[in-house]
Amino acid sequence: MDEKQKGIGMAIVACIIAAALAVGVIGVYFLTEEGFGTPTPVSPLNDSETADNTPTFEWESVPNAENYRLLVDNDSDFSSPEVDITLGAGENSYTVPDENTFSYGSYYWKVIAIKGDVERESDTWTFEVTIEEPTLVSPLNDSETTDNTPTFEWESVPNAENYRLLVDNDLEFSTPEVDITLGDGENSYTVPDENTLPYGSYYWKVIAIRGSVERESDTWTFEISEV
Ligand SMILES: [Ca+2]
Ligand SMILES: [Ca+2]
Repeated sequence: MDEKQKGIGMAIVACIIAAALAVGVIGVYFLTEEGFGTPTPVSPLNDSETADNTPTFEWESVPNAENYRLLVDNDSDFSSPEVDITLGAGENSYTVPDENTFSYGSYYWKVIAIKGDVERESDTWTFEVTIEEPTLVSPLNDSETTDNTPTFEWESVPNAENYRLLVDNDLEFSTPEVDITLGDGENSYTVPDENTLPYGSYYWKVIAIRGSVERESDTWTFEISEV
């Protein structure tokens, strides 16, 4: 390698070092100023439903954020926040504590990343806190039975206070053979002997109830036949 080649080599090395320094400086610049970005909400998902009255809010971390302010409100303008809390840099989630249980209804939420005087606000997402839909178990949909005093069973719904069971030969449930409201621990009902169901086709459904919130199951049908 002659002196000329050596010079070119050193020039290339110098260029690489200069470029690396420039990338580093630009990177630090963007992270400290321009790159201080807006937070991205993660969950609860936008336009989602949850039966969780103490939901967990989660968002993506923003590099160099010093604090996050989480706002949750049933007002879309955040004028009466149910949650207004400022968290540290390492915290990118928050679970509503049991003593601050959310009522059923629609809510809006957003996160503001804070660094000194600079604030970056996320999009506003909305979600609904509601009771879960009951899932029917038996008699199975489109099934047949010879039992005139069948047992109806469904899965328990978290936070339900009552279940209303409706059984009718009329799909509109306007002349129910069974219309009974049960407590939250009861997720089955057997028709008593004195109320034997005549042979025929029936429809049935369950309504889970909590205060003024009601959530209705699918309607299933079954037939009581002699053989
Ligand atoms: Ca509010
Ligand atoms: Ca009827």
